[in-house]
Amino acid sequence: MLDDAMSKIILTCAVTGSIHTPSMSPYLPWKPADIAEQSVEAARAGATILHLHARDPGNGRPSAAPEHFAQFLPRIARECDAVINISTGGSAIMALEERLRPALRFCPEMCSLNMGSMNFALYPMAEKPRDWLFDWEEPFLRGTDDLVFKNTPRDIAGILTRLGQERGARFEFECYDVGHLYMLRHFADRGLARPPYFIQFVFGVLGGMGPDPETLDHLIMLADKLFGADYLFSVLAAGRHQMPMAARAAERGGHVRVGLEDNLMIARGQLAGSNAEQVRHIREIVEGMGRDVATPAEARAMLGLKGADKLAV
Ligand code: KMH
Ligand code: ZN
Repeated sequence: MLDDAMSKIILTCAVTGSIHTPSMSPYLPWKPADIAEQSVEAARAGATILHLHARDPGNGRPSAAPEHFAQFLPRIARECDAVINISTGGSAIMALEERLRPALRFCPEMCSLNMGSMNFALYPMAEKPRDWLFDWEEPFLRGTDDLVFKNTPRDIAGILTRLGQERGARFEFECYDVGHLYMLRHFADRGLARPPYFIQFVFGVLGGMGPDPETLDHLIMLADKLFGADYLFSVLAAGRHQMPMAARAAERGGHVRVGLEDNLMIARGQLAGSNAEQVRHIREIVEGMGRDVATPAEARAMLGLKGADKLAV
């Protein structure tokens, strides 16, 4: 791990994602104005990086259309200084080329990069009885019992080349499994991925690692072996393990990710009223441990980012 690991903590907020659907929470932002407003509010509350997906403004369905990003990105870039990270994962139901369109168009400082193909099973969420607001929601969730989230070595190499080498993006390497760390090492050896590697350990997606603290300890040991001082790690855990696993990451010298993309709640049985509420909560926890949240400028230096002015909005 990087030597100054116990200093500033990079706080990512993933604002809307493509897992949850509008019927699950009235606070999940899916209209462009709400995505913009909650993003800016999260940045003001301390989020260093905003991890962004788009939604169809008519019905909240996950979208990778650049026109949909264009409805909120300029406002976010104008009203806050947070690092903008555009997802290349989009939604697991989308083809790769569709997933890449917004990052290719807007050239953000950071992009997510999913380090392997996997199951991405959301169908248990369809079991809870609810009044569906839109007719796409239930079939979308149920259909994930026969869905592969495709991220082959060719896909990964293409993203590293087109967004990294050609457009200067740096990556949030999303690792859902131990094997994904070895895949990252492979691309480092090929010279396509460059240090410092910002590794996002992803827990709690059905198809990837479960939210076990011992697994995190094991991953840190492994990452130390594979990457030495050339990496930083962050943790996201889907669902109710979000805050405890993030706290564990902070304790171990890592960085944290929160946001309604990964978890809709703020406490047991209580929906989070906004992304900012989760940001404030984790901020209090990590500051209580003596870690200060990094400013966007500090994160830019730590991660070697190209600068906010390079965003093409
Ligand atoms: N919601 C995370 C579990 C991406 O955007 O590339 C996965 C994610 C993928 O953030
Ligand atoms: Zn995402």
